[in-house]
Amino acid sequence: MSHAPVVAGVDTSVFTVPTDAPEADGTLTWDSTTLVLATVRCRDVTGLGYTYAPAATARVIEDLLAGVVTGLPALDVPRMNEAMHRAVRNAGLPGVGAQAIAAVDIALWDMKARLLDLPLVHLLGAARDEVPVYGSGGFTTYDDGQQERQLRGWIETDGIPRVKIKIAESWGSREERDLRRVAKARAVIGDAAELYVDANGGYSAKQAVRVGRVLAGEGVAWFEEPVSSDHLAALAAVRDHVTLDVAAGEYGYTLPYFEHMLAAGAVDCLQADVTRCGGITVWLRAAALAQARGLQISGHCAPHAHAHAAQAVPNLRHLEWFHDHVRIERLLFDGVLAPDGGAVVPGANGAPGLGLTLNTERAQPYRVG
Ligand code: SMN
Ligand code: MG
Repeated sequence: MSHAPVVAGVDTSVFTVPTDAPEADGTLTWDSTTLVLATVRCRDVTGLGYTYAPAATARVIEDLLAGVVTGLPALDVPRMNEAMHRAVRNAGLPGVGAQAIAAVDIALWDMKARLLDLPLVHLLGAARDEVPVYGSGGFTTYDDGQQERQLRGWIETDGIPRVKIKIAESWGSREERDLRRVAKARAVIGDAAELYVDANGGYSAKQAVRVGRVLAGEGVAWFEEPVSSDHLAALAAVRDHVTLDVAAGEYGYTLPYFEHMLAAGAVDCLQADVTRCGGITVWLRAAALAQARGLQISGHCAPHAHAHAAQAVPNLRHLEWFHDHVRIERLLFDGVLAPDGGAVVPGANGAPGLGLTLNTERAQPYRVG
């Protein structure tokens, strides 16, 4: 074992990128997005991982995680993931703790694949040829023209036959506008494309059932967080009363969270976010939990952090091609994927690891830490 390569160190940097227009969903408004980057070193190889999280996440990595993984065998990613989970016990795992672990875990997988000179998908082993994506944005702050331009970009320019818009504007108080925007979206994308909505927990249970029945008439296939995912019984009740698929899980920071959500019968499709749930290591286990119940998993946001892992699970539904994160990942990284025809094929160019490199020149103006 003594000749096994060990992790030499962990570094962080933080980038804040303003949105290209005012953005809101049903329950939150924002005007910038912060990406926390973790880099891990071993010999002459560097791996990178990231999470969309407050800048304080970098401090958690530096104070609680860097010392824990430094010196451990660089190929033993699950061992290091476990050590990081133990290290945040008193600080708290859900939230920033799990996001800090996620950034480092993703960087460790990237580094391992680079040490072995393999695209990460080949290290994990592919379960499919490609990763279907869906275009996601449709913010409640958009006017009809902005929504139409964005939808046409995905459908006509990129050839992505699935799109998601936000509803439940202002905590569900603009129901008529929600339904009008859904009808407009359907008119723009045509009957053949799949239409999804995300209420971000903005409706009450009865309201979600009423809205869900109208949405079914527009051929909406996916009703994300119709009610808060904190209330699993309400989510399950809505699921029982609508024909659309109910999806949730984006706030899953621990493996037991996903188990509880599935055990409650709360979702038709599990969502999990590799940058929140403790990294690729935990995301693959969440996929297995869903598979054990005959359900699919969908990757939430951060498309380039998910793509290789997503191709490695048999029960993948799709990966979210989220407007903000696509924009930020294209800005900060070289080696980004193209969703031509509605799917990405990570590793197709043979680049090792995640296939990403930070473009320091383009990233520098956005660096805040
Ligand atoms: C979402 C993701 C990221 C930021 C805000 C909202 C959303 C989604 O819930 O699923 O796209
Ligand atoms: Mg969502």
